[in-house]
Amino acid sequence: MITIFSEDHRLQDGKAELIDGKLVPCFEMPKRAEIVHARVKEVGLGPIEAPRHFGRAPIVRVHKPDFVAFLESAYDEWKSEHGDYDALPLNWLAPRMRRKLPERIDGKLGFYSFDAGTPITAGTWRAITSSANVALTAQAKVANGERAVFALCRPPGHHAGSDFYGGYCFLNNAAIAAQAFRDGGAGKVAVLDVDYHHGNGTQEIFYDRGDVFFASLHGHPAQEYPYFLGYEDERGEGEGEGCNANYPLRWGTGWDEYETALDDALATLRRFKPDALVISLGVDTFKDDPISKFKLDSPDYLKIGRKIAGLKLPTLFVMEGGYAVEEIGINAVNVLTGFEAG
Ligand code: 6XA
Ligand code: ZN
Repeated sequence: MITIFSEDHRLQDGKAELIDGKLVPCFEMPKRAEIVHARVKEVGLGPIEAPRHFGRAPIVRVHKPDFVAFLESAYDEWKSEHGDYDALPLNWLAPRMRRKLPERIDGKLGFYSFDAGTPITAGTWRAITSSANVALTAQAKVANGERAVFALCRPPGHHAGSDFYGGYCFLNNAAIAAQAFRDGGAGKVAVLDVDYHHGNGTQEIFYDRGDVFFASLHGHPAQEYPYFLGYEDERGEGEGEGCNANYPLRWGTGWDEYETALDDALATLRRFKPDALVISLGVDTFKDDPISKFKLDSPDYLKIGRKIAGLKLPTLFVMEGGYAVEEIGINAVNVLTGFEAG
């Protein structure tokens, strides 16, 4: 399996995030991608290639242009007002307040974000556009006949919506790639999100569409970030009615319960008859993940890969979360080798 990877991911190297009432070093760190990259090499998964450049057009197919322009200029605006250090938001809209774009950067950060865990740094724009290019380069290879390609994206993307960022995500790499499949002629596309956290951004982007099915297995929103989306009764709307499937799972979920949900999600996707499959590949479902509460073990990821292969679809794997840094390479690449064996 080919891997697409860019060193530019290192340009996203935030100092701190606000979590549990404390400013702590970012869990979403460059070392994550380095360890996955090293594991891809160690197991000899296949060639590792650099991304091509696709420009802004495929990004604004799923993100609003004003949001993308904000991401591009946010750090410079922050720096000229506050200084050369990471930008974090501090204020958000409550219900019944006015959604009107403020002039100052502090207001804009709150307007376009939903948490204080996602610093915008000096290198964020280059890192996130490279990450999107990684996904698009991998997508193009799958569209051109590769059975499966691994987009080793960093920063991740699945929390980013059409006009908001958060959860360490700025541009939704999986959604950008899913849309690229459609624009390249695929009639229907499925996105399966196996990250521990609900892919609220991907769900939001495709919620009213009948051509992209979104299925997600994740920590129950009653207990877990991002809290305000990801319930089972969110089934899509309008033309997208019936094209969204959420599997919220409680803290402590281990392989047996996970497998039941995964089998159901895969059966649902099979009935949709997609032409291509995008996997939002997070491995923060791991038992030792520092911010998550599922109990999957390293061999379980081989089984996940094997089950995904059973769909027999052209498949794009897009890296999302996973913070047990020592094991992230083993776990992520286990999904890929499990797929290849399947
Ligand atoms: C709260 C937790 C952010 C979760 C990020 C993640 N700061 N998403 O892994 O998949
Ligand atoms: Zn996650």
